[in-house]
Amino acid sequence: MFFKQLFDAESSTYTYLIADDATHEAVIIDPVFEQAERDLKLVREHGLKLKYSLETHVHADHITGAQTLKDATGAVTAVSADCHAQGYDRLLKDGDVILFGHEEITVIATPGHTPGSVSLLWRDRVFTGDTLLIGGCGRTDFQGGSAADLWSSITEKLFSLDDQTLVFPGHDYKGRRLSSIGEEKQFNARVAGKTRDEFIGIMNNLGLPMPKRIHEAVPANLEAGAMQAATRIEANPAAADTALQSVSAEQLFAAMAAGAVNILDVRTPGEFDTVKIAGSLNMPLDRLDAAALIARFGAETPLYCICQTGTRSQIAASKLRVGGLRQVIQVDGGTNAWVAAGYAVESGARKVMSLDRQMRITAGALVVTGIAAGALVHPAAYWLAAFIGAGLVYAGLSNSCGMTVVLAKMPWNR
Ligand SMILES: N[C@@H](CCC(=O)N[C@@H](CS)C(=O)NCC(=O)O)C(=O)O
Ligand SMILES: [Fe+2]
Repeated sequence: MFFKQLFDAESSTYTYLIADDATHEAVIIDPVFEQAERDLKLVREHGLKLKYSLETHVHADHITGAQTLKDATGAVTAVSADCHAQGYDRLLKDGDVILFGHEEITVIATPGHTPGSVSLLWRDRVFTGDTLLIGGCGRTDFQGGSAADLWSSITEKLFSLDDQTLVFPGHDYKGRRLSSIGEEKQFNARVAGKTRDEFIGIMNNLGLPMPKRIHEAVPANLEAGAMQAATRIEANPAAADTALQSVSAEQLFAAMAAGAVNILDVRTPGEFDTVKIAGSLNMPLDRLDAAALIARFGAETPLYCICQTGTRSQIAASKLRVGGLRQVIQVDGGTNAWVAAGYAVESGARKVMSLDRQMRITAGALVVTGIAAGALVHPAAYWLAAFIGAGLVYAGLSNSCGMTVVLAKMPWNR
């Protein structure tokens, strides 16, 4: 499970980065503009594809990094429709489900701190924004807040979640990181043992000073932090694409139409000779040499990394980034997607079956052999079939395949 709780000390804001282990598709919750480089570095280092940047509400105390992250990664930005904000790609409603890889987040409308506040439920944890804080809750004295609504959101919606559900808040001002629904029911100073009227009385008499940045933050967040994102790119144009992780075949085609691009094909020489994109360079995954690529193209030049389906190129891209290439972009779906989109390829005289098909045939043949030998020769041979089956499961889960590595070294693939 990929889960990171990140902290911005200036505003005491928690940002959460979560990802699906199998596909590396990721979601960020409540990013802070000033922390965008930190967040993008994590996305890059872990080879994540940032699919969504979600807001729990329009914040009053910091500016969101949503647009900045979108510019760098193509993430879809989202906020509740009830925030009446402009400039986000998706407007969330109660019950909406956000899909990333095999994971899902459910949107729970929890108005009160602001009318558009939502909590986001993922697996055994809920990201409560400023609706439910550890031992407290968000204030309700600005941005259309309502203590009565907040009471219902906390006691009827959040407290109906399982007591074991972990609570990850939008802020904590005392260094606490998480709590649980059960703990908050028991100990939350504003809610536990209180009546609705007592709660409303407390909330209407907090007497807190306004957040320092409210007049700057609210208008900026109503536009997803777009002005700040544009200013950042004006100041440093290279910031626009240093973090771009992956493109579709269509986007690669558009980039090629716009000017020369460097394409690195990490399939085996056999696969490469069979079919390739004109002008691409072949360097198989097991013979990657980042230093040679830097010497040839430079560390800052964008390099598009492609394989047959997008798995090997993803591994290659993260190895090359670690090796010092700053702008490695992998092509989703690989040459399969390129061919399916109808773009031109060069085919050589040599015809080698794709590594993926070779792997399926080899695995299938070994399973059949194991079962046949188990029935006819010795039952111990059944273990061969079991071993191959387990290996395939592991290969699927870990997105790496030992058999493919061995096959790639076979003479016909060279
Ligand atoms: N000192 C902080 C105040 C932040 C603040 O008021 N935070 C809001 C959330 S946006 C809140 O509800 N705080 C709850 C509390 O302080 O109890 C600032 O100036 O930014
Ligand atoms: Fe807030």
